[in-house]
Amino acid sequence: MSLDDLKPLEDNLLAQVTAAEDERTLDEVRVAALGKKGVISERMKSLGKMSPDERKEAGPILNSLKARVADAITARKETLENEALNARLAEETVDVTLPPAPLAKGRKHPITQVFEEVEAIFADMGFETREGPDIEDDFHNFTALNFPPGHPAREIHDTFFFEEKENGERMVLRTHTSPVQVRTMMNEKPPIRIIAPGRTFRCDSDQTHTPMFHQVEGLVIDKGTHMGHLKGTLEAFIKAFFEADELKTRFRPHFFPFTEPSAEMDVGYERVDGGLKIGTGDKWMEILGCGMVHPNVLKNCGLDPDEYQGFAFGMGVDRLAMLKYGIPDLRDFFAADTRWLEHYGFAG
Ligand code: 2NM
Repeated sequence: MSLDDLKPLEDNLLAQVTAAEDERTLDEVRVAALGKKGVISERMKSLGKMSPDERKEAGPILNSLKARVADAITARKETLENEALNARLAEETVDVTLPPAPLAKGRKHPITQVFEEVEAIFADMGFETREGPDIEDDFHNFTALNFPPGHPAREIHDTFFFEEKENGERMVLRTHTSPVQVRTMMNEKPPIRIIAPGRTFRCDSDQTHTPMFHQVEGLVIDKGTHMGHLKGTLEAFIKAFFEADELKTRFRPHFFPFTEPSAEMDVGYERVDGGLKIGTGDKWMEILGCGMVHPNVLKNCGLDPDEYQGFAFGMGVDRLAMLKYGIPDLRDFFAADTRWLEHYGFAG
């Protein structure tokens, strides 16, 4: 056997190696040549049947053939792997100059916005903000506020009660933010000028009521405070809040256990191009409740009614937000729909 005898086989195998366009085809070529039953392996087996002299000549020839084919396969494999890697790198190139995907910006809920507006307006008039717990005891939510025993607001249908404690006391979800005023009167010295914004709870649910709602209440305590201060303060607030140049107001006598006298304040309004214009017009809209703090409340909170007087007020923030921003349905406030917030919410 000579090298020339094997030349056609070698050329054929090397051509197959070169022609292999992917690693799987190349491996098939490898198996066909060098695998257990491959052409080269078969030739190797024939060495056993040769005479020693023949074998001495044919052995190195076959070994060198095997080595050249194996080297060619290894080289081709490397080439194919490099090509595959380069193709992947080209395909997966990251364009670092592309602009980033925009970050979704959060929006303020209209109720948060109104809380902040109300706080800012009262801050300009010298009021500080006070907060208190959502879960209150009977004294701070009712007793101190001159709610007589058996008052309907204490009944099960209005108030969310917790289970009775061992000492018989029942905690409540506060039905108004007035307990914050009680705590302030008991802990601070007049003059007091505060507002108390926060969540409030009543067992009530229909088109115009949700069991959780939002209030801002306010309290002023000083020597010689009178109804004129109440009226001036609240008119200044409403004018600022609704951005009204003119403001028509009306005080209607009302009843609250914690104030005497008590009133509801209405503002004039009219419809202009399908919207509401607050301040002028011949219709009346109820905006808030108010009154002079009842002497019993002052006494319950450790103040002498002969020395100090005060006024207080309270309003529903949900309703204020609906009026100011033209939001038609109260229930949308709590539906947690981000598309709604995208429309009615406030930037930053
Ligand atoms: C209202 C209406 C009228 C009020 C009274 C008090 C306190 F603690 F001073 F007695 N706080 N808030 C009050 C008065 C609240 O909401 C409609």
